Amino acid sequence: MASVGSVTRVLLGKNVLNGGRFVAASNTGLVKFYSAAPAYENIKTEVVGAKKNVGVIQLHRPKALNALCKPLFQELGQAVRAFDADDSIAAIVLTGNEKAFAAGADIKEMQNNTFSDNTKGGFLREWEDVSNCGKPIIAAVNGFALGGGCELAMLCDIIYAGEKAKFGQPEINIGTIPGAGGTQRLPRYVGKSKAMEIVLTGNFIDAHEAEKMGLVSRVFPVEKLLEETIKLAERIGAHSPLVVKMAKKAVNQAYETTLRSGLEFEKQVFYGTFATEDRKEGMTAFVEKRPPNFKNN
Ligand code: CO8
Repeated sequence: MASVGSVTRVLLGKNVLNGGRFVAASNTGLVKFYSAAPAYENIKTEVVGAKKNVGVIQLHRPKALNALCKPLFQELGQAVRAFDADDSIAAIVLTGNEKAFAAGADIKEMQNNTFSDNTKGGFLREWEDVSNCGKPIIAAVNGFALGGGCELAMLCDIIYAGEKAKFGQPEINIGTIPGAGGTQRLPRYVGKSKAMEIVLTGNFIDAHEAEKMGLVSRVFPVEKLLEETIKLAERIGAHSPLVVKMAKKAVNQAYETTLRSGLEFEKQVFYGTFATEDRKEGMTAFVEKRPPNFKNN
Protein backbone atom coordinates (compact mmCIF):
# COMPACT_ATOMS: atom_id res chain seq x y z
CA MET A 1 0.00 0.00 0.00
CA ALA A 2 1.17 3.50 -0.69
CA SER A 3 2.10 5.28 2.52
CA VAL A 4 0.13 8.24 3.81
CA GLY A 5 3.09 10.38 2.85
CA SER A 6 3.32 9.12 -0.72
CA VAL A 7 -0.41 9.47 -1.28
CA THR A 8 -0.14 12.99 0.06
CA ARG A 9 2.63 13.64 -2.44
CA VAL A 10 0.24 12.52 -5.16
CA LEU A 11 -2.62 14.58 -3.78
CA LEU A 12 -0.73 17.67 -2.78
CA GLY A 13 2.54 17.44 -4.61
CA LYS A 14 4.57 17.48 -1.43
CA ASN A 15 5.10 15.25 1.58
CA VAL A 16 4.42 17.25 4.70
CA LEU A 17 4.06 14.61 7.38
CA ASN A 18 6.62 14.96 10.09
CA GLY A 19 6.30 12.55 13.00
CA GLY A 20 2.69 13.42 13.70
CA ARG A 21 3.07 17.19 13.46
CA PHE A 22 1.84 19.22 10.58
CA VAL A 23 4.68 21.32 9.31
CA ALA A 24 4.38 24.49 7.30
CA ALA A 25 4.30 23.68 3.60
CA SER A 26 5.62 26.96 2.36
CA ASN A 27 4.66 26.88 -1.28
CA THR A 28 1.67 24.55 -1.41
CA GLY A 29 -0.71 26.58 0.71
CA LEU A 30 -2.79 23.39 0.77
CA VAL A 31 -1.92 21.88 4.09
CA LYS A 32 -3.36 22.86 7.37
CA PHE A 33 -0.80 23.92 9.96
CA TYR A 34 -1.52 22.93 13.53
CA SER A 35 1.03 24.85 15.54
CA ALA A 36 0.12 22.97 18.71
CA ALA A 37 -0.33 19.51 17.15
CA PRO A 38 0.69 16.83 19.61
CA ALA A 39 3.78 14.79 18.80
CA TYR A 40 2.35 11.28 18.59
CA GLU A 41 4.60 8.26 18.97
CA ASN A 42 2.33 5.44 17.82
CA ILE A 43 0.25 7.10 15.13
CA LYS A 44 0.68 9.71 12.43
CA THR A 45 -1.96 12.21 11.43
CA GLU A 46 -2.35 14.33 8.36
CA VAL A 47 -4.96 16.50 6.67
CA VAL A 48 -5.36 15.74 2.96
CA GLY A 49 -7.66 16.24 0.00
CA ALA A 50 -8.27 19.04 -2.45
CA LYS A 51 -10.38 20.84 0.15
CA LYS A 52 -8.15 19.84 3.10
CA ASN A 53 -11.15 18.22 4.71
CA VAL A 54 -10.02 14.62 5.20
CA GLY A 55 -8.19 13.67 8.39
CA VAL A 56 -5.94 10.63 7.97
CA ILE A 57 -4.77 8.64 10.97
CA GLN A 58 -2.11 6.04 10.35
CA LEU A 59 -1.38 3.45 13.04
CA HIS A 60 2.37 3.44 13.32
CA ARG A 61 3.99 0.66 15.34
CA PRO A 62 5.34 -1.22 12.34
CA LYS A 63 7.73 -3.47 14.27
CA ALA A 64 4.85 -4.82 16.36
CA LEU A 65 2.47 -5.05 13.35
CA ASN A 66 0.55 -2.14 14.86
CA ALA A 67 -0.40 -4.14 17.96
CA LEU A 68 -2.87 -1.98 19.83
CA CYS A 69 -1.11 -1.08 23.06
CA LYS A 70 -2.68 1.35 25.51
CA PRO A 71 -0.53 4.37 24.52
CA LEU A 72 -1.48 3.79 20.87
CA PHE A 73 -5.15 3.72 21.76
CA GLN A 74 -4.83 6.84 23.90
CA GLU A 75 -3.26 8.67 20.97
CA LEU A 76 -5.82 7.29 18.55
CA GLY A 77 -8.63 8.50 20.81
CA GLN A 78 -7.02 11.92 21.07
CA ALA A 79 -6.62 12.19 17.29
CA VAL A 80 -10.18 11.04 16.61
CA ARG A 81 -11.57 13.53 19.13
CA ALA A 82 -9.48 16.34 17.60
CA PHE A 83 -10.66 15.61 14.05
CA ASP A 84 -14.24 15.17 15.26
CA ALA A 85 -14.13 18.61 16.90
CA ASP A 86 -12.53 20.32 13.90
CA ASP A 87 -15.22 21.89 11.69
CA SER A 88 -12.96 21.82 8.65
CA ILE A 89 -12.73 18.01 8.71
CA ALA A 90 -15.54 16.16 6.93
CA ALA A 91 -14.43 12.55 7.34
CA ILE A 92 -11.63 10.51 8.86
CA VAL A 93 -9.58 7.72 7.27
CA LEU A 94 -7.95 5.18 9.55
CA THR A 95 -5.18 3.05 8.11
CA GLY A 96 -2.06 1.04 8.91
CA ASN A 97 0.71 -0.10 6.59
CA GLU A 98 1.10 -2.72 3.88
CA LYS A 99 1.81 -5.55 6.30
CA ALA A 100 -0.69 -4.73 9.02
CA PHE A 101 -3.71 -2.61 9.71
CA ALA A 102 -3.37 -3.99 13.25
CA ALA A 103 -2.50 -7.50 14.47
CA GLY A 104 -4.70 -7.17 17.54
CA ALA A 105 -4.49 -5.98 21.09
CA ASP A 106 -0.91 -6.02 22.37
CA ILE A 107 -0.48 -9.55 23.69
CA LYS A 108 2.80 -8.68 25.43
CA GLU A 109 1.15 -5.79 27.25
CA MET A 110 -1.81 -7.84 28.51
CA GLN A 111 0.02 -11.12 29.05
CA ASN A 112 0.18 -10.75 32.83
CA ASN A 113 -3.12 -8.93 33.37
CA THR A 114 -5.52 -10.42 35.88
CA PHE A 115 -9.30 -10.37 35.89
CA SER A 116 -9.26 -7.82 38.67
CA ASP A 117 -6.70 -5.60 36.83
CA ASN A 118 -8.95 -5.58 33.76
CA THR A 119 -12.09 -4.94 35.75
CA LYS A 120 -10.72 -2.28 38.08
CA GLY A 121 -8.74 -0.47 35.39
CA GLY A 122 -11.47 -0.68 32.69
CA PHE A 123 -8.99 -2.39 30.33
CA LEU A 124 -8.92 -0.70 26.92
CA ARG A 125 -11.72 1.69 27.80
CA GLU A 126 -10.15 4.16 25.32
CA TRP A 127 -11.58 2.11 22.45
CA GLU A 128 -14.92 3.85 22.97
CA ASP A 129 -13.51 7.13 21.60
CA VAL A 130 -13.55 5.67 18.11
CA SER A 131 -17.16 4.48 18.28
CA ASN A 132 -18.28 7.79 19.84
CA CYS A 133 -17.03 9.83 16.86
CA GLY A 134 -19.89 11.67 15.13
CA LYS A 135 -18.08 11.97 11.79
CA PRO A 136 -17.70 9.11 9.34
CA ILE A 137 -14.57 7.01 9.87
CA ILE A 138 -13.43 4.82 7.00
CA ALA A 139 -10.97 1.99 7.58
CA ALA A 140 -8.41 1.37 4.81
CA VAL A 141 -7.16 -2.11 5.62
CA ASN A 142 -4.08 -3.68 4.14
CA GLY A 143 -2.33 -6.70 5.62
CA PHE A 144 -3.47 -8.17 8.93
CA ALA A 145 -6.63 -6.99 10.68
CA LEU A 146 -6.74 -9.53 13.48
CA GLY A 147 -8.42 -9.71 16.85
CA GLY A 148 -8.69 -6.15 18.14
CA GLY A 149 -7.49 -5.00 14.69
CA CYS A 150 -10.52 -6.56 13.01
CA GLU A 151 -12.70 -5.16 15.81
CA LEU A 152 -11.20 -1.70 15.30
CA ALA A 153 -12.01 -1.89 11.57
CA MET A 154 -15.57 -2.91 12.48
CA LEU A 155 -15.86 0.11 14.80
CA CYS A 156 -15.42 2.21 11.66
CA ASP A 157 -18.36 3.07 9.43
CA ILE A 158 -17.04 1.68 6.14
CA ILE A 159 -14.23 -0.80 5.48
CA TYR A 160 -12.22 -0.68 2.25
CA ALA A 161 -9.54 -3.35 1.86
CA GLY A 162 -6.42 -3.91 -0.18
CA GLU A 163 -6.42 -7.25 -1.98
CA LYS A 164 -3.81 -8.73 0.38
CA ALA A 165 -5.74 -7.90 3.57
CA LYS A 166 -6.41 -10.70 6.02
CA PHE A 167 -9.15 -10.54 8.62
CA GLY A 168 -9.64 -12.80 11.61
CA GLN A 169 -10.51 -13.20 15.27
CA PRO A 170 -7.68 -15.48 16.41
CA GLU A 171 -8.14 -14.86 20.16
CA ILE A 172 -9.18 -18.51 20.60
CA ASN A 173 -5.58 -19.50 19.71
CA ILE A 174 -4.28 -17.66 22.77
CA GLY A 175 -6.94 -18.84 25.19
CA THR A 176 -9.30 -15.89 25.15
CA ILE A 177 -12.20 -14.51 23.13
CA PRO A 178 -12.78 -11.24 21.25
CA GLY A 179 -13.44 -8.41 23.71
CA ALA A 180 -14.13 -5.33 21.61
CA GLY A 181 -17.07 -6.38 19.45
CA GLY A 182 -15.85 -9.49 17.59
CA THR A 183 -18.62 -11.69 19.00
CA GLN A 184 -21.26 -8.97 18.57
CA ARG A 185 -20.48 -6.88 15.49
CA LEU A 186 -19.10 -9.70 13.34
CA PRO A 187 -22.37 -11.74 13.38
CA ARG A 188 -24.23 -8.58 12.43
CA TYR A 189 -21.93 -8.12 9.43
CA VAL A 190 -21.59 -11.71 8.21
CA GLY A 191 -24.31 -13.75 9.96
CA LYS A 192 -24.06 -16.28 12.77
CA SER A 193 -22.64 -19.31 10.98
CA LYS A 194 -19.72 -17.49 9.38
CA ALA A 195 -19.01 -15.47 12.52
CA MET A 196 -19.00 -18.65 14.62
CA GLU A 197 -16.60 -20.28 12.17
CA ILE A 198 -14.24 -17.30 12.29
CA VAL A 199 -14.35 -16.93 16.09
CA LEU A 200 -14.20 -20.64 16.94
CA THR A 201 -11.44 -21.61 14.51
CA GLY A 202 -9.30 -18.48 14.58
CA ASN A 203 -8.92 -18.91 10.78
CA PHE A 204 -8.12 -15.87 8.66
CA ILE A 205 -10.25 -14.76 5.73
CA ASP A 206 -8.89 -12.85 2.77
CA ALA A 207 -10.12 -9.55 1.36
CA HIS A 208 -12.29 -11.05 -1.38
CA GLU A 209 -13.98 -13.45 1.04
CA ALA A 210 -14.52 -10.55 3.42
CA GLU A 211 -16.12 -8.56 0.62
CA LYS A 212 -18.37 -11.49 -0.32
CA MET A 213 -19.47 -11.79 3.31
CA GLY A 214 -20.30 -8.09 3.56
CA LEU A 215 -17.56 -7.27 6.07
CA VAL A 216 -15.77 -5.11 3.51
CA SER A 217 -17.50 -2.87 1.01
CA ARG A 218 -14.77 -2.74 -1.67
CA VAL A 219 -11.39 -4.29 -2.48
CA PHE A 220 -8.62 -2.43 -4.32
CA PRO A 221 -5.08 -3.17 -5.47
CA VAL A 222 -2.75 -2.62 -2.53
CA GLU A 223 -1.18 0.55 -3.91
CA LYS A 224 -4.56 2.13 -4.78
CA LEU A 225 -6.27 1.51 -1.43
CA LEU A 226 -5.41 4.69 0.44
CA GLU A 227 -5.99 6.92 -2.55
CA GLU A 228 -9.42 5.35 -3.19
CA THR A 229 -10.35 5.61 0.48
CA ILE A 230 -9.42 9.29 0.56
CA LYS A 231 -11.53 9.81 -2.57
CA LEU A 232 -14.47 8.21 -0.78
CA ALA A 233 -13.94 10.51 2.21
CA GLU A 234 -13.86 13.51 -0.15
CA ARG A 235 -17.06 12.31 -1.83
CA ILE A 236 -18.77 12.16 1.58
CA GLY A 237 -17.24 15.55 2.37
CA ALA A 238 -19.15 17.14 -0.52
CA HIS A 239 -22.37 16.76 1.49
CA SER A 240 -23.71 18.69 4.46
CA PRO A 241 -21.59 17.65 7.45
CA LEU A 242 -24.60 18.07 9.69
CA VAL A 243 -26.81 15.81 7.61
CA VAL A 244 -23.97 13.28 7.18
CA LYS A 245 -23.81 13.03 10.98
CA MET A 246 -27.57 12.55 11.18
CA ALA A 247 -27.44 9.84 8.51
CA LYS A 248 -24.59 8.05 10.33
CA LYS A 249 -26.57 8.10 13.58
CA ALA A 250 -29.64 6.71 11.86
CA VAL A 251 -27.76 3.83 10.19
CA ASN A 252 -25.99 2.98 13.44
CA GLN A 253 -29.33 2.82 15.20
CA ALA A 254 -30.13 -0.22 13.06
CA TYR A 255 -27.52 -2.11 15.09
CA GLU A 256 -28.89 -1.02 18.43
CA THR A 257 -32.61 -1.63 18.34
CA THR A 258 -35.67 -3.37 16.91
CA LEU A 259 -36.91 -2.62 13.39
CA ARG A 260 -39.99 -0.83 14.70
CA SER A 261 -38.11 1.54 16.99
CA GLY A 262 -35.32 1.94 14.43
CA LEU A 263 -37.86 3.05 11.83
CA GLU A 264 -39.35 5.50 14.34
CA PHE A 265 -35.86 6.84 15.10
CA GLU A 266 -35.17 7.22 11.39
CA LYS A 267 -38.43 9.10 10.83
CA GLN A 268 -37.63 11.54 13.64
CA VAL A 269 -34.14 12.17 12.25
CA PHE A 270 -35.61 12.58 8.74
CA TYR A 271 -38.14 15.12 10.08
CA GLY A 272 -35.23 16.72 11.91
CA THR A 273 -33.38 17.39 8.66
CA PHE A 274 -36.25 19.79 7.86
CA ALA A 275 -35.10 21.95 10.76
CA THR A 276 -31.74 22.49 9.03
CA GLU A 277 -30.64 25.18 6.59
CA ASP A 278 -28.71 22.54 4.67
CA ARG A 279 -31.86 20.53 3.86
CA LYS A 280 -33.48 23.71 2.56
CA GLU A 281 -30.38 24.58 0.52
CA GLY A 282 -30.08 21.02 -0.89
CA MET A 283 -33.66 20.94 -2.16
CA THR A 284 -33.57 24.55 -3.40
CA ALA A 285 -30.34 23.84 -5.30
CA PHE A 286 -31.94 20.78 -6.90
CA VAL A 287 -34.96 22.79 -8.03
CA GLU A 288 -32.76 25.65 -9.27
CA LYS A 289 -30.48 23.17 -11.10
CA ARG A 290 -27.28 24.34 -9.40
CA PRO A 291 -24.81 22.72 -7.00
CA PRO A 292 -25.73 23.10 -3.32
CA ASN A 293 -23.73 25.28 -1.01
CA PHE A 294 -23.96 23.56 2.37
CA LYS A 295 -23.18 25.55 5.51
CA ASN A 296 -23.21 22.80 8.18
CA ASN A 297 -26.28 24.40 9.65
N1 CO8 B 1 0.66 -8.21 20.22
C1 CO8 B 1 1.96 -7.96 20.46
N2 CO8 B 1 2.93 -8.16 19.55
C2 CO8 B 1 2.57 -8.63 18.34
C3 CO8 B 1 1.23 -8.91 18.02
C4 CO8 B 1 0.25 -8.67 19.02
N3 CO8 B 1 -1.08 -8.86 18.80
N4 CO8 B 1 1.18 -9.37 16.77
C5 CO8 B 1 2.44 -9.36 16.30
N5 CO8 B 1 3.28 -8.93 17.26
C6 CO8 B 1 4.75 -8.76 17.17
C7 CO8 B 1 5.44 -10.10 17.25
O1 CO8 B 1 5.57 -10.53 18.61
C8 CO8 B 1 6.76 -9.77 16.59
O2 CO8 B 1 7.56 -9.06 17.53
P1 CO8 B 1 9.13 -9.48 17.74
O3 CO8 B 1 9.76 -9.16 16.41
O4 CO8 B 1 9.54 -8.60 18.85
O5 CO8 B 1 9.13 -10.94 18.02
C9 CO8 B 1 6.38 -8.78 15.50
O6 CO8 B 1 5.09 -8.26 15.88
C10 CO8 B 1 6.23 -9.42 14.14
O7 CO8 B 1 5.33 -10.52 14.27
P2 CO8 B 1 5.66 -11.99 13.72
O8 CO8 B 1 7.12 -12.25 13.73
O9 CO8 B 1 4.78 -12.94 14.46
O10 CO8 B 1 5.17 -11.82 12.20
P3 CO8 B 1 4.65 -12.95 11.23
O11 CO8 B 1 4.55 -12.30 9.89
O12 CO8 B 1 5.44 -14.21 11.35
O13 CO8 B 1 3.15 -13.29 11.75
C11 CO8 B 1 0.94 -12.73 12.56
C12 CO8 B 1 2.16 -12.32 11.68
C13 CO8 B 1 0.26 -13.96 11.94
C14 CO8 B 1 -0.03 -11.57 12.53
C15 CO8 B 1 1.42 -13.05 13.98
O14 CO8 B 1 2.22 -11.99 14.45
C16 CO8 B 1 0.28 -13.23 14.97
O15 CO8 B 1 -0.34 -14.28 15.00
N6 CO8 B 1 0.02 -12.20 15.80
C17 CO8 B 1 -0.96 -12.27 16.85
C18 CO8 B 1 -2.36 -12.14 16.29
C19 CO8 B 1 -3.38 -12.26 17.39
O16 CO8 B 1 -3.48 -13.27 18.06
N7 CO8 B 1 -4.19 -11.20 17.59
C20 CO8 B 1 -5.20 -11.18 18.61
C21 CO8 B 1 -4.68 -10.57 19.85
S1 CO8 B 1 -5.85 -10.63 21.21
C22 CO8 B 1 -6.92 -9.38 20.87
O17 CO8 B 1 -6.77 -8.64 19.93
C23 CO8 B 1 -8.06 -9.19 21.82
C24 CO8 B 1 -8.71 -7.83 21.65
C25 CO8 B 1 -9.59 -7.60 22.85
C26 CO8 B 1 -9.87 -6.12 23.03
C27 CO8 B 1 -10.57 -5.89 24.35
C28 CO8 B 1 -10.97 -4.44 24.55
C29 CO8 B 1 -11.75 -4.21 25.81
